[in-house]
Amino acid sequence: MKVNKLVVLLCLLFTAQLHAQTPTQRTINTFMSDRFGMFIHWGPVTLRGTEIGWSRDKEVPMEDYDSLYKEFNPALFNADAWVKTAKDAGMRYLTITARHHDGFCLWPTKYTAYNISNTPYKKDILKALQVACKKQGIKLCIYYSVLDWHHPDYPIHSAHNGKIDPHANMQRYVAFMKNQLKELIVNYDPFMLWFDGQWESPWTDSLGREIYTYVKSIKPGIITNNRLGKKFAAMENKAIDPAEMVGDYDTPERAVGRLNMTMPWESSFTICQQWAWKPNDHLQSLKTILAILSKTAGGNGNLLLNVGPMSDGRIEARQVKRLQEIGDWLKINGTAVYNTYGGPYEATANYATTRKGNKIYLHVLNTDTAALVLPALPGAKVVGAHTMTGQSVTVNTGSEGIQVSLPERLKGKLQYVVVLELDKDAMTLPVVKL
Ligand code: JFZ
Repeated sequence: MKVNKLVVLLCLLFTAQLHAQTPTQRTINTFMSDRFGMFIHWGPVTLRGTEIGWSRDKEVPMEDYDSLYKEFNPALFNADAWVKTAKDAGMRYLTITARHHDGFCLWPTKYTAYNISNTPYKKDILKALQVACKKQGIKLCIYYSVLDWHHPDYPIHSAHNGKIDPHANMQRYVAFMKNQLKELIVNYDPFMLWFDGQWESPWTDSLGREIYTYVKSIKPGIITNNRLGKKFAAMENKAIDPAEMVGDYDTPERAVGRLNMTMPWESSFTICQQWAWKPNDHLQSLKTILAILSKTAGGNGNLLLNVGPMSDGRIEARQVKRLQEIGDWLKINGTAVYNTYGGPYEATANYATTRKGNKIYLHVLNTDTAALVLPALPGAKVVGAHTMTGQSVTVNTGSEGIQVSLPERLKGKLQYVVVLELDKDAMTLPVVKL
C-alpha cells in the first residue's frame, strides 16, 4: 500500500514536471490571452506632425529635427488619462516608444543627454506611465529601437543616407544598448520588450541573440517580440520558421497574421495612418478596426493598435472617442476575444471564429447577408446557437455545411458575435483552412 502511494506520488510529480512551463512560456501565454494592447509612438517630432524617425533628414532637416527636443514641453501629458483611455478601449497592455529610430529617450537615461530631462518638460514620462499602469492594472511594455540614427556609435546616421561611418563602433554601441536596457528593466519593470529597426546591415542575428540572452539574464520572465533577428513576417506577412527567429513571438505589420495555433504573433496597426501624430490624419472607421480585431483573435494572435499623442501630451479627442467605441463593443463581446483561441476556421471577409470550451464564437463581419454557411465540422455537432445578448439563432446542418441564419434585426448593423454551442470541446477540432 505504502509503496503504491509512493509510486502514484512520483508519477504525479513526474507529470507535473513534464507539463511545467518555463517563466517565458507562462508570460507568453498570459500575453496572448490579453489579445489587445495600445501602441504609442511619441516624441519631440510631434511638434512638426511628420513621421517619427523617418522624416528626419527628409521633410525635416536633420539639425532641425535633432533640436526639436529643446522645445518639447507636453504640459498636458497625463499618464492616468492615457492609461484610462487604453483601459476603456478594452486594451490590456500598453507599448510605448521609449526610444525610436531618432534616438530620443522618453526617460532620464544616464547613457545619453538626448533625453526627456533635457527638455523644458524635464519629467520622466516612463515613470509616470509605469505608476499609472500599475494603478489601473495595465501591463507596461517598452518599445526600444535596435537602430539609432542619432547615436555616433551606430554606423548609419540617416534613413536616407546609408553611408557607413568609419568612426562608429558597434561594440561600444551594443554596450550602450545593454546599459539602457538594464536601466529600463530595473527601473520600469516592463512586461515585454518590443524591438524594432533590426533590418539594417550593422545588425546581425547573433547580436540579436546576445541582446535576448542579456535581457533574460536581468529578468527571466520577460518576453520580447522577434525584431531582434532578421526573420519576421513584416508587411508581406511572410510565413517564417519559428526556429529561425530571435524572440518570443512574430510581428506582422499592418497585416493580420495567419491562423497559427503554435506560434504566437501580434499584428500592429495604426488608428490613423501615421505612427506619430499628424494633423488631420485619416482616422480609421470603427467597422474597419473591429474587423481587424476579430480577424486577429480569429487567427490566434494579438492586436497592437497604435495611437499617436499630440505634442501637448494629449491624445486627440476623436481618437479617444474611437477607442471608447471599441471598448463599448468589447464590453458586450469581450468573452469572444480575451482568453480565447483562434479558429477553428480561417477568417474570411464575412466572418472570423474564436473558440473556448464547448463554444465557437462566430464574429459576423458581414451583417448584410441573410445567412453564413460554414464548412462542416467532422466529429462535432452544433447543439445550440445564440447572440452574445442571448437572442436565439437558427442553425441548420446539412450536406452543404453549417448554415447560420442571421437575425433580421441585426441586418446592416455593426459586427456582432453568434455563439455556437458544440457537443464537444472546440479545442479538439482541427483547423479548417478555407
Ligand atoms: C517600424 C518602424 O520603422 C516604424 O516607425 C514603426 O515603429 C513600426 C511599428 O515599425 O516599421 C516597419 C518595420 C518593418 C517593416 C515595415 C515597417 N517591414 O519589414 O515591413
